[in-house]
Order: sequence, then structure tokens, then C-alpha cells
Amino acid sequence: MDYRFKILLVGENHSGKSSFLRRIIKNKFKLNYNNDDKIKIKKVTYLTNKGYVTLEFTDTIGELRKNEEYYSSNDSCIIFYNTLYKLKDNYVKKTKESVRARNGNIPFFFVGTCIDLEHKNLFNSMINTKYTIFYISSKSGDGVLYFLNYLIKTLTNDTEIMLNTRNI
Ligand SMILES: Nc1nc2c(ncn2[C@@H]2O[C@H](COP(=O)(O)OP(=O)(O)OP(=O)(O)O)[C@@H](O)[C@H]2O)c(=O)[nH]1
Ligand SMILES: [Mg+2]
Repeated sequence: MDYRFKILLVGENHSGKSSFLRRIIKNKFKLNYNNDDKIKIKKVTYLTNKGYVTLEFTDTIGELRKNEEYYSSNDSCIIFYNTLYKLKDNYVKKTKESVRARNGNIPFFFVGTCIDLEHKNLFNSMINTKYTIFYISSKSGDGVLYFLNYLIKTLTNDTEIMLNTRNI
């Protein structure tokens, strides 16, 4: 059986949304920052042990208001934040309200990026009992495959589905 899901990526400027996509689509990483000024739709199809899974991502830009027209008909939403900073409760609350108003009760995922960087806040930001956070580095690829498998298992509601790829 083949699957198709629409996934909304949100998160403040510099939170690592586009880098995550570059890693999972091209298996590449770029250190220089492109301040995205346009929303981009990117698709990727993976082979799994249960058929093909196509993920269609909407890569938004920092400001919530500019993105609102893209906020509907998604199957899931991923909230990104850079682990150099804290994931702000207020931001999560506002984003969830806005996304839920247009998509109903879709699953949310929290991704903390830049875990390859050494910084004193990382330990603190990992003690977060409110949300389950997936920690990744788009630079090294650490945590990315684990998160993708989890995402696909949740969306397909199939605990046995696994990506066939070794490229991530
Ligand atoms: N070291 C390291 N740098 C990262 C990682 N992820 C992203 N970056 C860097 O952080 C900066 C911002 O990443 P982007 O992926 O462009 O962030 P964004 O969320 O798409 O930002 P906007 O498009 O402005 O909303 C870039 O310079 C990336 O190279 C990571 O896991 N590790
Ligand atoms: Mg971007």
C-alpha cells in the first residue's frame, strides 16, 4: 500500500527547517544561512518495507502571519527550534492554536536542531517534560532517520513500517 502525507514545518527563523529538508531530500548540508522569504513545497518519496511513502512538506518562513494561507489540509505539523535557545511555551501555544484551527486535531512533533554544536544550554533544553522532543543534527544527520521512522509510523498507524533507506 502506498501512502501520502502533507506535513507543515514551522519554527522561528534559523530553527533549521530548510536544513532538515535538505538533509532528508538531498542528503546535504549547507552552513551558510539563506533567509527564506518564500514558502516552499518540497516532496520526497521513500521506499519502506510496506510500500512507498510520499511526504509533501510545506517549508514555511519564520513569521506566522505570512504563512497562514498554507496552514490548512495538513496531516501533521512539526515545530522546529534551535537547541541554542529554549522552546518557548508561548510560541508553541500560539502555533498549535493557529494550526489546529485550520487542520483539526493533527499530530504535532517537536524537533530540536543543532545538537552537533557544543553549548551550555543543551542539557537544560533537553529537560523538558512537557513535550517529547526529537533531537537532531542536520549537519551530521544524527537523529534524523530515527525521527523520520517515528513520524512515518505515527502517520501510517503502523508500528512495523520502516524506511528502507540507508542514505540518511
Ligand atoms: N551546526 C548546525 N547548523 C545547523 C543545523 N541546522 C541548521 N543549521 C544552520 O542554521 C542556519 C539556519 O538554518 P535554516 O535551515 O536555514 O533555518 P530555517 O528554519 O529554514 O530559517 P528560515 O527559513 O529563515 O525560517 C543555517 O546557517 C544552517 O546551516 C544543525 O543541525 N547543525
Ligand atoms: Mg528556511
